[in-house]
Amino acid sequence: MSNLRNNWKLQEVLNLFDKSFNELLFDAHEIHIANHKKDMVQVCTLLSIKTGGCPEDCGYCSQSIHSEDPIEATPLMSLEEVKKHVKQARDQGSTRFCMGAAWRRPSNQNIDRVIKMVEIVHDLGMESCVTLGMLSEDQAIRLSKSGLNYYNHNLDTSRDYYAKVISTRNYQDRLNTLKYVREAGIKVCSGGILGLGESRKDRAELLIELANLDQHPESVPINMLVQMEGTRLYDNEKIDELEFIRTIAITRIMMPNTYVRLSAGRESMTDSMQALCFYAGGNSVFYGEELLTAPNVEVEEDRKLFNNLGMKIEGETKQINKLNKEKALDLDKKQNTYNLKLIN
Ligand code: SAM
Ligand code: DTB
Ligand code: SF4
Repeated sequence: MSNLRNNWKLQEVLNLFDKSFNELLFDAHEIHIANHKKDMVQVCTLLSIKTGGCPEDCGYCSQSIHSEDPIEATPLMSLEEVKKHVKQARDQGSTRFCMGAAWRRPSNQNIDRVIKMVEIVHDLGMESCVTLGMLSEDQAIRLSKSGLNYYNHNLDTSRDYYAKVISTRNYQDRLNTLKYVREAGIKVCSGGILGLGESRKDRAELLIELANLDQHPESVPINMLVQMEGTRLYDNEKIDELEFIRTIAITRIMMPNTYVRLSAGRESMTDSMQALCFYAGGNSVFYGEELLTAPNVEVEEDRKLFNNLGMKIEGETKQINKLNKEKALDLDKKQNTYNLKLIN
């Protein structure tokens, strides 16, 4: 177990960015294998339970009503539909199920429904995560009582750059929700997006905000901007691949125990780029053909890549044993009914 720090200074993080690529990756890898099982990847399935119609103006998001060609808004998904998706994710080997809603903040009735969805996820033996926008203190406590494992709420970028990307809320709003979530005892999932037009200093400052929280987030998603048509940031210059990998390495160095997730944008990454991200300390991905509205890597393609890299999906053996046991019990039951019929 390494010493966790929450007093990172800008210059030292910029110095990490300035290290030679090989030295930085080597250092990050050493920290990674000292704190995590090597060659393991956590897979997490995403489901949009309420798509589009969001009043926030996040410049990267296709679900904002401020985007040029807004996607059609859907009502909150039914519990039956959610159950179908959770079962499918579990059968594909996923161990965590994350449900996202295009809300600025959920109403209390919305929270009632989401709690029922969280129960479905737990009943099917998976870990739960939700991302619903800003929460009140009371809503965070209610979600915690439902047993919710993680709440995702990204800081996205540096405090200074934030207003260039979003104007309908501010950085402090985001930090307040993170505080309520942490105090309610829910694990924190918070990260950002690279490729918003931010500078290296902004990337360093984002990581400092996350690492200098009282407690490191248990999970840090690093998204690569998916350029969605109609959004303000559609035409942005793509983030340099090596800079993306460097940022993953520095996230690992600054937050040694945290799951670092390669999140949106994997679909456009080469296998070699992903391999370097895993070497640099990335140990979690979103799994399944769809993110919220954007496409993701095909499950089969991911399986091939993990095999090729000699990586294993975390929790999969346990999950398969459990599924096999359930199937065996089911067969036993069927056999018993058949035997009874024969006897009668
Ligand atoms: N509405 C809630 C919120 O904003 O917190 C939850 C859903 S929102 C889509 C979750 C996160 O997805 C955002 O905070 C952002 O970091 C990420 N995201 C959204 N659109 C993206 C895009 N086009 N490319 C990369 N990441 C994106
Ligand atoms: C996160 O950091 N990335 C996910 C999840 N948390 C909710 C969302 C990515 C969204 C990508 C664009 C889309 O699908 O619309
Ligand atoms: Fe709404 Fe979340 Fe999209 Fe922002 S990122 S527009 S809050 S759904």
